[in-house]
Amino acid sequence: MNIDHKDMAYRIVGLVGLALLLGLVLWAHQPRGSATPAHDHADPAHHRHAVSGKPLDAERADTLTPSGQAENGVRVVDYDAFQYGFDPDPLVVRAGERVRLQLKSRDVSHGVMIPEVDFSTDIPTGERKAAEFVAPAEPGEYPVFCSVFCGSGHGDMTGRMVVLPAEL
Ligand SMILES: [Cu+2]
Repeated sequence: MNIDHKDMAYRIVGLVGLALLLGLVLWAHQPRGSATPAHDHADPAHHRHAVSGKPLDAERADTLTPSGQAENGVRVVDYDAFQYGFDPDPLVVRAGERVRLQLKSRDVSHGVMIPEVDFSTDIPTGERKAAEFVAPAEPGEYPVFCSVFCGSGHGDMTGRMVVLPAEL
């Protein structure tokens, strides 16, 4: 190989190296899941489950009783979150009643989101935290999601809320 060819070879190697470096820099600067809303767990659309309710199976509804206790017209329920689920599951309430969840996490920070009733709050560890919503008027089964990233099973951390017909 004479000098010219060697020189040419170095230039080509140099250019290829530069291109690789540029590619690496661009790749490294690409936005990724954890840092961007592209993977927004608080967005119901992110989850596979439908947001609106499913009709209630009458036979199954007969086997369920409302969760917690009714106190002065408010249904008060101790509601726990953990990696990766909620307890009680399902949360059972009656149509149209006021529900007070007394929230607690058994491990790390979680959130609870019930899109049907526009309810969303964080669940700290430690003391129970109360938060209220009004149950849907329509009996059925509604999804409950975790709204705070809490580990590898977060995306599948779902629970159910069963709404029984109002008491006559
Ligand atoms: Cu979670």
